[in-house]
Amino acid sequence: MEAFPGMNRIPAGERAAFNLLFLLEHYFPKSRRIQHMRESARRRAVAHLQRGPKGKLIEVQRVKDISASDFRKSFLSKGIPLIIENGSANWPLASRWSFEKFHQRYGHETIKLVQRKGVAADDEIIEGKEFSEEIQFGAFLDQVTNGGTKYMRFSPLLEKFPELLDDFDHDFFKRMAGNSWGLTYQLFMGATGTFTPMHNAMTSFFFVNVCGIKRWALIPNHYLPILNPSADGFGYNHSKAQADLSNVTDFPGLECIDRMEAVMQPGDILFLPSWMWHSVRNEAPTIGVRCGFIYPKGMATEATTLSFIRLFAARNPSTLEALYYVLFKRNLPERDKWLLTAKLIRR
Ligand SMILES: O=C(O)CCC(=O)C(=O)O
Repeated sequence: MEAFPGMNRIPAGERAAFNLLFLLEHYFPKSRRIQHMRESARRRAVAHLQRGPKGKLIEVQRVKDISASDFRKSFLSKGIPLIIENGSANWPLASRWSFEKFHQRYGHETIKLVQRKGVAADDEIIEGKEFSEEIQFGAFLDQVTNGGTKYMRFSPLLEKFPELLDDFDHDFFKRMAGNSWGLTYQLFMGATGTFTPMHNAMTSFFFVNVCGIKRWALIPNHYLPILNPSADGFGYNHSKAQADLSNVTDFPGLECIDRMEAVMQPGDILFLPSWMWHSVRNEAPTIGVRCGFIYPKGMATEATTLSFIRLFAARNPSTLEALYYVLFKRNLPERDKWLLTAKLIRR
């Protein structure tokens, strides 16, 4: 766990017990016995952490420039987050993307907003797994600039407007990821105060912040028992734990975990490794893109149990359904065309 030298730790045996029970719960979701044992494992992990010091808040490292080989050696392969300051300042999107310019180009188009269970704010009503609505893009942009609460998260909008893909530096991604397997592009646009709760997923990604300011809270998966996510078999995990410690009574032990913070300015690029938990608050109206890429070593080593669950126990969508969509983009139900199933685009 190079991300945090000297971090407050949960003993390996206690983590292994919790992880195993979390895995079993995916196969036996109704078993009271497993739920009870998982709860006991969680309590033991909490008690252990609470005997130690309070958690530290650590700033994510920032660099102005970094070579691809240094990035891969010191950050990608070790699973350490990094901000590359102004990393996208010279990309075409820096001058071509803004709320006004999107309004002029695409204001008349109809777009779809999808809110998913666990990664939407509490006040966004979601019955079942997701809630979606269609809206005129211009009206959506107006409500963002006027401080509205509708937040576009994980949107595959670049599949609808593929010309926007010309505005990225695709060589940057190839160099940094060390492969040309392609990326999944998902757009985020929201007003000041919009928020995405704590979650994690299998893919590593670069987040390109085009406009606005974003405050990220990051928590290593080492603290899974404290975050205590529900075992609902989605392609992602989610937790209601608040990194600002505002609900520590519901998540005891949160006050003792070491966490990281990253504040992104326009033009910054954030690298986030596989399975790093994160929540995000927009501190100004933002446009940003999650550029997910495949890094098998990180997927397998950052969180072995979660990778196993994703590959063999996830049902919503299953790995085979997700792969089929990513590679062929056909026949998958509309409800599943989302996180981890955004299309892999090669450039
Ligand atoms: O920007 C946000 O609100 C959330 C971003 C995020 O969670 C992601 O890219 O995975």
